[in-house]
Amino acid sequence: MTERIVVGAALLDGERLLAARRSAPEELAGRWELPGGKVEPGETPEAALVRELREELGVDAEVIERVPGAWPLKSPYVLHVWTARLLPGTGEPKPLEDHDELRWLGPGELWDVDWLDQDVPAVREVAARLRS
Ligand code: 9L3
Ligand code: MG
Repeated sequence: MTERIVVGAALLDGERLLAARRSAPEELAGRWELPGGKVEPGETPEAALVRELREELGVDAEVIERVPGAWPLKSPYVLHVWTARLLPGTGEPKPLEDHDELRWLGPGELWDVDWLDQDVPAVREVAARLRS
């Protein structure tokens, strides 16, 4: 089966990274993730990322760059991650959909939340880039 891309946003504010706690589905609830979701047919991954951040967090963001790597989710999905930043004046992200809490994690706090297993290697890659 062809891979389907799920986009995840490493939303950055300076050195801080946004983590979002899932409220659904039940098997993922309480675990933290990089916000995002499935790319729709005919949509570019970058457009999907911007759409998902608007829907899930109520903010306008711009994509910065792809974080190298691809992390398998439940077949046929695979997680691709981009760094992103909030556009000026868009306000603070709010957990509007699928999340019940958001946290900006500073450089020493990246591992303070219980990330979804599949997001751990992605966050590790983001962390390496934040340090360099
Ligand atoms: N998923 C895993 N890590 C992420 C994201 C955004 C998504 N950072 C998984 C959870 C779901 C599937 O991908 O099983 C689709 O995501 P969504 O559309 O429910 O957000
Ligand atoms: Mg989502």
